[in-house]
Amino acid sequence: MDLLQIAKHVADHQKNGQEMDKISLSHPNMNVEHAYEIQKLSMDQAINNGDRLIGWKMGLTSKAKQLSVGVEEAIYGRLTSSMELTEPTLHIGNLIHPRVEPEFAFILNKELKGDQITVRDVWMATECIFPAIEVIDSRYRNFSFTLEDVVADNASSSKFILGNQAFSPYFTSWDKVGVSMARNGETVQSGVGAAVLDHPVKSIVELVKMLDREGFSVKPGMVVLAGGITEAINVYNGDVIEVHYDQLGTLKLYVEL
Ligand code: OOG
Ligand code: MG
Repeated sequence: MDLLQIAKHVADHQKNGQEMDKISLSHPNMNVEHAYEIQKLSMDQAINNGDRLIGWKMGLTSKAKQLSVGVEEAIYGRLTSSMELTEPTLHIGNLIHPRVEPEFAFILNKELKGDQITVRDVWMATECIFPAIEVIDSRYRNFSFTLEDVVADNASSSKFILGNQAFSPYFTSWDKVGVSMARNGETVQSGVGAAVLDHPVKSIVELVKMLDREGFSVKPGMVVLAGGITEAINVYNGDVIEVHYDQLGTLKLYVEL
């Protein structure tokens, strides 16, 4: 199995917003370690072409999300500068079948590494937390994949946007924050922070442990998306998405071609 060749194929489809067949179909022997190596090599392609690694994301951190995609493990992906929206408009012309989901983003001010990491370490290294919206866009046909496929495709990462207001980590109990998401004025999903591994802070602990196995860490200044608080919803041209976070305000996203 030529991991670099597969990685180049994945990177091309990510860059051009083109669907592809599942890698597991042509490479049934691909395991999770191979998949994370493909993820790294494909994201290195983007980084060598001028993109910048600015953080990490956790995915499939809730039972509901695991059930909806048929993958029973949490996964991580890489966030780069080109994924961050600075204005609340999502252009979908170059995307395949985008979905959006509410998340919390942790911003770290110290390095977090090692398999001994605790919740306490994460709080001591958290500068602030933002309400966020993640846009996922699996490169696989019908958003259908195995664990290995989705890992190789950078955990379906596409775009993300943070709110304008940062909050102190001690502002609220993040597991108790209620979130509701509306499309064109109609509420379509709602959930609570505890959907993310009982408490979103635990997602950061899990990420650091998973990264440690590959020799990576979370660096100061990095963004970490902790995982979808509700299931993701499809978005279409013209949609207005509003996500309300109790006590934290509302994020809007305008979907355009
Ligand atoms: C995988 C990415 C999931 C999350 O927050 O659970 C994710 C997928 O569902 O395509 O970003
Ligand atoms: Mg997500």
